[in-house]
Amino acid sequence: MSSSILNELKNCIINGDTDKIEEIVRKALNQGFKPEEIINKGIEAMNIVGEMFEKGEVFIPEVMIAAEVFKKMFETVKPYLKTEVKGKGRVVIGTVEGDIHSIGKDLVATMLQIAGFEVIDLGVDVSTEKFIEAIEKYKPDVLGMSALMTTTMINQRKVIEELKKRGLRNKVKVIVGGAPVTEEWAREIGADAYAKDAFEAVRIVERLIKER
Ligand code: B1M
Repeated sequence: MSSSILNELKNCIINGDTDKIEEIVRKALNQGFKPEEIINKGIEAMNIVGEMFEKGEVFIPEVMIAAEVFKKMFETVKPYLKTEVKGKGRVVIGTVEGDIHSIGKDLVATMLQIAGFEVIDLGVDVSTEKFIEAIEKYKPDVLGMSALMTTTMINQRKVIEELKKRGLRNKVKVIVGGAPVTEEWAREIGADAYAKDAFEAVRIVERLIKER
């Protein structure tokens, strides 16, 4: 199977070509590529955009357009992901305070929904207080926190500390993720788990719920 269409998809995101993305996604699906392969190619494209941004080859407006094209790609491919039986458990998720990166968190939230979890998405730039209020209100099985910057991942620790202070820590499992987050960081801050991507996040949340 030729992967030239996937390369076209990657370039479409990197170049911020909003008009072409839907057609390219449909072509890729027609050629037999799985939705997961298409999403992974999109993630690869966003990582390249990140590297280009770091090198000063692109700037914030270009990154924002690439992010929009990625979102359009994901919306187009979403209906083709296989939905599983609902009622597996409840997850509260959000990107931590000071951080407005939404793409990875949205991916994780959607993949969890598709896998049959009820997901309460608090959005981005979520304060510690807002996370705590949501835990008290929704009593989820799992709390998921995303952080995309080295300067904001510290807020994952803040939320866990606050959960402990309020006697809520043993009532909810905590999973953390995001580009600068590692397994080691998760252990250090007392999270129950770390996932490197949305697909792994689903498998780990399933395991965490079984462990409860
Ligand atoms: Co920003 N940004 N950004 N940005 N941005 C990064 C993160 C950066 C690494 C770029 C760089 O310099 N190379 C850098 C952070 C450096 C650091 O760590 N300190 C950075 C910066 C500096 C900034 C600003 C400060 C720039 C500025 O204004 N000068 C600013 C920050 C604003 C703020 O948050 N307060 C900013 C803004 C933006 C945009 C708005 C332009 C845009 C975001 C648009 C949006 O999200 N709606 C943006 C983007 C797009 C990026 C990069 C290029 C791509 C991020 C992305 O969407 N990746 C990013 C570079 C990079 O990460 N390589 C960068 C694709 C996405 C699918 O991957 O989110 O990693 P990711 O999610 C993955 C996994 O991490 C995992 O699953 C997903 C894959 O399946 N995962 C989880 C994520 N959350 C998880 C949670 C889990 C489990 C797994 O459990 C709960």
